[in-house]
Amino acid sequence: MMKKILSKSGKALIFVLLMNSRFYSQQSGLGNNHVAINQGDPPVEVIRKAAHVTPSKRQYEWQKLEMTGFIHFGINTFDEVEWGKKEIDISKFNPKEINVKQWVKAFKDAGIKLLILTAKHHDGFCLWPTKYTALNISRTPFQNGKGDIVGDLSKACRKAGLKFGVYLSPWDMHEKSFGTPAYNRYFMNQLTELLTNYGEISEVWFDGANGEGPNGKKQVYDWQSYYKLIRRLQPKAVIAVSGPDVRWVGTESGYGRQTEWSVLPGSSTNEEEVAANSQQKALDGAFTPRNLMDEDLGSRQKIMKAHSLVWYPAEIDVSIRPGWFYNKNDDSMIKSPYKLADIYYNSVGLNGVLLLNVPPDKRGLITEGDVKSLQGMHYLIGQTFKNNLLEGAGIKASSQKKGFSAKNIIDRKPETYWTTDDTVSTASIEFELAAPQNFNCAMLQENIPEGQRIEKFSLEYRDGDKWVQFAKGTTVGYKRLVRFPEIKEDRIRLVIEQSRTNPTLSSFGLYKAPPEVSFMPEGVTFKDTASVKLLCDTKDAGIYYTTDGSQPDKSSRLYTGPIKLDRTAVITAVAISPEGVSGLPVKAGFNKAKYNIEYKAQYDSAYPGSGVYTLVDGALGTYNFKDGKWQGFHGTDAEAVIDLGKIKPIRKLSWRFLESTGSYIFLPGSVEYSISDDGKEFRTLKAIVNDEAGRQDKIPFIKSFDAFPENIQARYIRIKAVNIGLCPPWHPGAGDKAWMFTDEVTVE
Ligand code: FUL
Repeated sequence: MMKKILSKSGKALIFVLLMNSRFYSQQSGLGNNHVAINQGDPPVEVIRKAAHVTPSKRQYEWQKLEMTGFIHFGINTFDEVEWGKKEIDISKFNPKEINVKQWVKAFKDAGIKLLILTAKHHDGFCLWPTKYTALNISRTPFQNGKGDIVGDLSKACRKAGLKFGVYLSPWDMHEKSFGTPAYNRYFMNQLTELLTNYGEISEVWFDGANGEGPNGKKQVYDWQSYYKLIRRLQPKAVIAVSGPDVRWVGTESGYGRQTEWSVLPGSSTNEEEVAANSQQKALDGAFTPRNLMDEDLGSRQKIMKAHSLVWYPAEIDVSIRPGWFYNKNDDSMIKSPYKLADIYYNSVGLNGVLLLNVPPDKRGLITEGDVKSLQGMHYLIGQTFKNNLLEGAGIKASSQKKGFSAKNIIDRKPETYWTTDDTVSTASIEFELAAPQNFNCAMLQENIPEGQRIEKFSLEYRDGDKWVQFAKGTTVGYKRLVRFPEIKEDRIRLVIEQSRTNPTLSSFGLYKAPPEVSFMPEGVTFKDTASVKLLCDTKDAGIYYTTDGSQPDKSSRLYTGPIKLDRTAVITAVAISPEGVSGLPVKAGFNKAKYNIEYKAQYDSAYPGSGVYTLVDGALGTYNFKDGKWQGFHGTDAEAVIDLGKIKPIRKLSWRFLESTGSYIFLPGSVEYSISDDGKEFRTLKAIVNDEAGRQDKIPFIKSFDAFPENIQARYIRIKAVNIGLCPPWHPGAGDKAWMFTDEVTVE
């Protein structure tokens, strides 16, 4: 149920596809991004056609950016919500310290090449002084109504050499005309302002979420006209998500598919259009809803059933924080540099373009924590891909077409490439290094202006007289990154095991990523003592650590064996490779439980907090229920017995709970404390009934239920919290199981 709320977007349902490409021709090169499949085409012909679909010029330029940035900013930032409220008060909008240059610098320093701003989110509030609604920045106290954030950011981007794009939400909760044909005109007027007043626009992002407008009506969007307008005003811009050029990958996790095809079946089942297209007549567009969340979108099996094939590449959007908009409660949950690098490997490295959201705060600045994570990610990626260990290696291909030597793949020139004769679809390339090298990552790139072709590849090293496989993959596309445990070798072979036609490669490389430390176990709560191992993915790296929260360096303690802890500690560790390349510090908290605790009613495994000692580990949660500190009970009560170890005087008992009704989390209906000297016979000390249980409140709230006993001592305390059971009638999830979240019990 919680999922329903969390995966709120309507993207999956509203996918549309426009097929307006140039006609298909035999010859390769950019722009053949659509082909019709004729009824009588035999399978070999379908596969041959698929292998020759190529990106349009604008799609190719976009793909080469690799990393793009998203900025969610607006009235939601001030209301601390993800989606606009029914009533909005735009006089709250006043980011007094705004500095768009700081935003641009943060993204640029991270290697990001294009920024997309939420010019208007679903609430309808516009970050530019539009003529068409009063719900805009000129009617706020911000810069005395003279502000224009679209203008300022577009200029700052251009100055810094970054491209600029706009997010204009088709869904508009507050525009009166929403749900009528007049809204299409309103929307196009706004698009026209954005596409004519702010210089070159490189991406227009249309979200799929489509809720109700102020009159309870839904809109029938005139997509065709929107697209035509964009093509006319900004012909270089790609239209993303609910648009023909760029497809949503299907999740907001930052992780793409292991097999990611950019060539997909077209959506038209209209025979007339297909016939028209096979006569090489350009299509204006054909739309059908489709599910882009499927695991397999473009396999041979899928394309065999297609009426047409289109180049429709994946964009992978994810936020550096749990939410898209800034919320101070998420400050402790900024994705770490290693996590962001992992996302890079699994987005850009899986034939996608990464769209990374970093939201400015109420001041109008990106926080230091976000900036540090971006810098760390940039360091990890830059350091890894600095040296291709294959440069200078001897190279021999099983086959190569005249003029397309295998040497082209290590020449750092993306425009030169290797391929085989047209009839060959498997091949291998051997490399011989001057000396064995350590590496744990490989990069492959197809020359996509010729199409996407490779279906299966593997990597091998030479061991005596045989080849041993150490990595493998399926699709490559624009870029494929593969990671594997570090090896040290000097003879390597890349085998293309299956391809739709002659494979092409514009680059291939082997790399070594900076070392990364991990903990075993990873940040737990323990009872008496704990033993923590530090592991590193780089052989013979030195691991240095501290236990007091300070940053470790070469002068810190060198790790030689398991660290014994008998008190609460934070371990911060960094590894330095034998070549002197430093990783980044990582940390984990180890909390000593204050008491023993035994559960009588178990928490839900989806939200275990830090495990059995969550309630007595001293670690408090934030307003974000996913921060790892909260323990969840789904429709059930919570009950446990705390053992203080010996009989002690008790002056105060306190138990903390979270309310976050948007996520189906409610405060308990009642809380009860009982005490015992022997753990068998309990007597009730206090029962607190929560009069406000199930109340209608949307803002996350934390409440403690306290008892102040007088002249009481005991060894055992039984705690019981009663779940309200079902979501109350006013709630969208009325009748579904309610969650109850708790993080700590304190005994004083
Ligand atoms: C979603 C929207 O509903 C979110 O608020 C956010 O803008 C995200 C990028 O797309 O569908």
